[in-house]
Amino acid sequence: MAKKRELHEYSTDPAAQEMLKRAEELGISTAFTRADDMVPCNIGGAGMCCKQCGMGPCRLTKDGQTGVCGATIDTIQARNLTRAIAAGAAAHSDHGRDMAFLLKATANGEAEGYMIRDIAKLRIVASKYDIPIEGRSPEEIANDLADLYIAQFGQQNGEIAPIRRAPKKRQQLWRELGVVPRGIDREVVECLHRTHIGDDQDPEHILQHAIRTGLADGWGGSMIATDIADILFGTPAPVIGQANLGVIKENMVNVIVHGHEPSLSEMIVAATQDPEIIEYARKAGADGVNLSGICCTANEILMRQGIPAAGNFLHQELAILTGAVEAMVVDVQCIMQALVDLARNFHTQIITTSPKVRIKGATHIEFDEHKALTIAKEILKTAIDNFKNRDRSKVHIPDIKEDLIPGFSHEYINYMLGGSYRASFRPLNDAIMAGRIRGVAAIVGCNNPRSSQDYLHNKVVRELLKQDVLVVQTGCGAIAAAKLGLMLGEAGLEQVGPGLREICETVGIPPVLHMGSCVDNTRILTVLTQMVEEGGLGDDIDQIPAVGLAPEWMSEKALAIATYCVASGAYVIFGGASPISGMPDRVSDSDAVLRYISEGWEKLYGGKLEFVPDPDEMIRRTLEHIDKKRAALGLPEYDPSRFGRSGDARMLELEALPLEKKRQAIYGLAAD
Ligand code: SF4
Ligand code: MSK
Repeated sequence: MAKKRELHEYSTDPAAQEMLKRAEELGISTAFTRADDMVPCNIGGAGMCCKQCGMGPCRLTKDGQTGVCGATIDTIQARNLTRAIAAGAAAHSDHGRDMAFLLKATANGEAEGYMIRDIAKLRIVASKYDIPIEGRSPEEIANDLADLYIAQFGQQNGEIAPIRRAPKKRQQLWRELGVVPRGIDREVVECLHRTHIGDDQDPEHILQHAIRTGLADGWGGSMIATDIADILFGTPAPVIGQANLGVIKENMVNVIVHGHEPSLSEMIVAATQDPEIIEYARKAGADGVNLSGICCTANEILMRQGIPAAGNFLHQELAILTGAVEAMVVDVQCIMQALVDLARNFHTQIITTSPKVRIKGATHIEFDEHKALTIAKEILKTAIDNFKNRDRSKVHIPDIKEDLIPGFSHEYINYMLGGSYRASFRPLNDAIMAGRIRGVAAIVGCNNPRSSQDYLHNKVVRELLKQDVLVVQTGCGAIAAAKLGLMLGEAGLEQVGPGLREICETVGIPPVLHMGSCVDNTRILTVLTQMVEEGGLGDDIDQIPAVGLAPEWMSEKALAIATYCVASGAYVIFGGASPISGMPDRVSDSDAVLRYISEGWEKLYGGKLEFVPDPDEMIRRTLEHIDKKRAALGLPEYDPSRFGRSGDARMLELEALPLEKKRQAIYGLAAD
């Protein structure tokens, strides 16, 4: 058994520390303590175990050793990684498929409570696929778009349609390398086929298909999910929100939605405002229903409706430990089975809702888009009925929360930089070209109880901000920064480099932009594409001074995201452990696949994937890459001393001057 860690080694978040102390007092285990008890297998963890058939499992721990079938360590690692990427791509894409069916049902008037909220986005997206829009109703357009999107999953040949939204040069590269996805499901199925015993046994060839599958996710399933969520629920724009466990309210019925799909959670948001539900809650002795979110469902309703986020992935158990949660309503992905056992210590009901997800011991109320509002009300009434079972003596809610401004969709970033009449990425490109912004970092992904919660995320964010790197975030990483107060206009600016600070003050944005949930990483692909199209930063994504980081990754979806980002030209750095690290001290050739996804993929795609456990090294490599890309574009070397004399700093400086000096400074007039 590994050593039990101290509270600060579990989490850097004071609210989490408070709840972990509470869990210890109550003798309740959490993912944090279970991670102490569960020492990871060093052979499986290094990607050196194969259990693809009944002749194994085969563990390759000696030089030159092969599996019973003769599979080498490279083949086994490539297969393991590719299977994980396929699972991640399947999860995102199946989410996208459900959204496409929801769009279809809404267009046909068969989805109770749903409507097309963002007609402008519907028209823009439809036009990208040459779907006629003029003189047609939103429902007619949505019907055609839904059909087109549904067809992407089962398409057998040709190219999936959203690929044409990538920069032209990138599309050409993918065609030359034979990695354009033919159909989303086809690529996932082929991953499983190729990695079955006795199939594809050339590691590079296996990994080529991993790229194709990743692209089917990023420029396919995930992009479809984001588009439709915006069309149905509205494209995000800044709203004020709050994050951390302090959003749970003692005097109210607390319902937490957790998972990923916004389809049900949006209906629950609507149902909480229904007078019938408010009255029902009052009759139960509560002041109302207080809704909050965990994980990416939190991000979805936070960035559209300002509904507070109770926390990120590792907060799911901690929220129940407050003893004040009547129901945790879950759909798909990142839901710990441990929730059910944990909830037995309190009155909390775990309610599963997806036809795909059941957990033994949980209450199942199945979601059906045809009567979603009715189901949402039924769920809320179940929670309200449970309010009377709350044991007040067990309630412990940390008084810790932060404000934030989420909602920076790529549409809003475009608008905020240029205004209504000249919406454009030009100012962002210009700021990078001038060196005010050194580069861009997308810091995304999960929490992992193997490292101190939020530590790696926030350390990397803070250091890069000091270096004038604009940070965009999604997923649980976004909630980590929000809990720290970095997503508020003024709050984080004293920690930001001089050039970036000028931009934030001038445009009026926080230094860290919340761009959504994990499927919304496609928004980042769109931003990068638009930066390319704007001009001045090369003609493909791999030339932009940008890096993607997932400092605390844990899910297979994160690996799928990394793969499509690499295939799109990005340098991607993962913290924590590599699932294919090999054991070079014991097996000398066990890092060939690791080298291939870095150097090999970089030669082909201009992007690479590396696993870097040390945060200082992550930061060093990020800045080195950004500066290398700046130099290749012929941009001036990054020099912070040139900036910091405009924006608020300059205003304050001027403010302090006597009147005549002020006139002189502003208008260049000689003093009278
Ligand atoms: Fe062993 Fe080969 Fe079977 Fe894998 S596929 S378990 S290496 S025999
Ligand atoms: S929820 S995939 S822990 S980001 Fe999207 Fe968070 Fe990672 Fe789940």
